[in-house]
Amino acid sequence: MQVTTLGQFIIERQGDFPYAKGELSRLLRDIGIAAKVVNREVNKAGLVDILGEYGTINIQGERVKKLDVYANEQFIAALSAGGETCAVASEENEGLVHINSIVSKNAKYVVCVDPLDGSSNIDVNVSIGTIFSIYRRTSFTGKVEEMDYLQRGTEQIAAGYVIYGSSTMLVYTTGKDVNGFTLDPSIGEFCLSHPNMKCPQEGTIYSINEGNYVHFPDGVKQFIKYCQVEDGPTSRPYSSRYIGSLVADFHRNLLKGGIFIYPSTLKSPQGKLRLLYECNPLALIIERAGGKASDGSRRILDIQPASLHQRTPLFIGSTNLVNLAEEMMLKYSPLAAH
Ligand code: P6P
Repeated sequence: MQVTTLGQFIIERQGDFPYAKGELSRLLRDIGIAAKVVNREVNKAGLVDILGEYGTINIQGERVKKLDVYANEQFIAALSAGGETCAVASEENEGLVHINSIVSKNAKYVVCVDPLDGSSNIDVNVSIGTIFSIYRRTSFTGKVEEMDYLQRGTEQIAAGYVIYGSSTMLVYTTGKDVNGFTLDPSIGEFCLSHPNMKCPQEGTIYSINEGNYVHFPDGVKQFIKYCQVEDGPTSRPYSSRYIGSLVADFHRNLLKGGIFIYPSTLKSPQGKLRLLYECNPLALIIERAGGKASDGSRRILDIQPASLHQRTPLFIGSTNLVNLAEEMMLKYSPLAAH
């Protein structure tokens, strides 16, 4: 069977972009390279006895870094070397990371990245992920400013994620369709394994941390009760699945259908998840795959960001389930729904 690598696919699809001169193709290539480097270290995470705990000096005499710090450094290094982006906004950094090389200064793209989301799960061998998002910079001269990043999610040129799980996959969209690539370690290449991914309109999985139930908006409580009712014609009760790693929960629902909800809670009144680094990229992907993403009432991609690290509630997955959850938010939590 003919194998299409990520590199071949990116070049083949370059034609999707009018006036494309290859910058975006090279930028996506750079992200793929960083993902392979991070994957190598993530797969060794279980060997801390050999490699050493964070903060110690390993047998090579190097200081062992936390994997999310390591991942952040790898993505920034790959994007800097590639020269196709002039700055990176990382979930790991308070401010923008300016890339000041001669080539990058005139680059036309800016990148948002959550280098290793769910990293608290590494020690228990649960799948974790990288989430990325690419925008065209809006300023034309001088240093990139925060304003270059405070764009609605609809302005994303591309968005994707890497899931480091039983296999390592890179899933991305450049606005048309969603394609998934599985890393073949024997050749060190991401190979097209899931062309034109679609999220089932109907889903029978709901994914939410019910430990926060007491503080959920009433609309969310009503939706959970709906999922738990015995009803044959609508295949209820639905299955509750919560991994606690956003990329893993999202990826399962993208493939099988379902809804993931991280609503406002007492501890996170604006929701826990970040608009720029997590919600916007996943919202672009789910919409291009036929699903839906909102904050319980507003489309995620339409939210005008006010700050880099802004948080938002997130309802994302199969369109019918997100619509139903929004209806319940409107009916039972009208204030929270606006
Ligand atoms: P909670 C991981 O820490 C993370 O950022 C996401 O990957 C995940 O969906 C969420 O937090 C889990 O949060 O409050 O349920 O532990």
